[in-house]
Amino acid sequence: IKDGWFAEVSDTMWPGEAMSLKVNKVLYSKKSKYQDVLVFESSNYGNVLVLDGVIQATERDEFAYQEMIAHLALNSHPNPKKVLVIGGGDGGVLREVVKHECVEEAVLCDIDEDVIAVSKKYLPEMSKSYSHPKVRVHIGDGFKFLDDYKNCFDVIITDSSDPEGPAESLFQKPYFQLLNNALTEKGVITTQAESIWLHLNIIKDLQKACKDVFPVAEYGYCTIPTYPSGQIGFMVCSKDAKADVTKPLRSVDDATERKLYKYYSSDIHKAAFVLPSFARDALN
Ligand code: AAT
Repeated sequence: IKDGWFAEVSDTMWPGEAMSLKVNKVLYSKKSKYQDVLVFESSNYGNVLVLDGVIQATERDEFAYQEMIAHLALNSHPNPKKVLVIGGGDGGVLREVVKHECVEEAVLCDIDEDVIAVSKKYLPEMSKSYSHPKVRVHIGDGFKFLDDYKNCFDVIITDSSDPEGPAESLFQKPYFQLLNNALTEKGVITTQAESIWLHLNIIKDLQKACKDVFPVAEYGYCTIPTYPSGQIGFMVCSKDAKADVTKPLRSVDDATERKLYKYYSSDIHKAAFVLPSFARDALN
């Protein structure tokens, strides 16, 4: 933070650019066991969570990412009952998961208990579902956690930080093998899959790792002003070779849809997988 502005600088992930937000005041700033944790109140985007200098969520636009990473997977599964979230310590994805009445249990595994604690304190709208009766929390590395579960979860959502730092292993093939084993027969996953403007090579490698393991692996995306380049995607994979994750398998009536979601809709679900030509050609 310099002269009252936070700048998101990364010379490796997005060289030569830096999204900036004006800071009203710093609410929390401390190194956890795994990363630098910063929360500040911004002038126009509400409270902002930053890990190792990278914006994870702002109160103003988080719903775009959290709804899409959750519902693209959940609505591509015929009847999700047990759901696992890896990462997602702010709780926003959990909030979306428990909107589905068919879900009986939602488990979250984040590596960093400090992220959960500051989210409960400073990001109440994101963290409100930690008290939901269907939710269970485990603190630990997602990779290690998955090793203990076979044929257990219907949907697994990996809401992870970028591949530099504690989330590095969550972008590689052995991780997708573990996910595959932890899923039930028609299981579906989504995972944070970066930006077509900045990371086409990461996305290509990720899709290859996913396709080595899953018969279906599609990249969909949303727009979001406070992630690098204003766009972020998700790899959505299914164990069911006949599944078409680019179209929702389940949906609700229009009025309910409007009440439940601010970004997601059945139409957006389908549109999310239609890529700009340069990205479509690079990925297929
Ligand atoms: N919904 C917020 C967006 C995130 S959260 C990323 C979370 O992943 C953090 O809470 C972090 O503590 C957790 N995490 C990182 N590594 C691991 C791991 N190995 N196991 C479990 N949890 C982990 C993502 C923002 C994307 C930013 C795009 N530039």
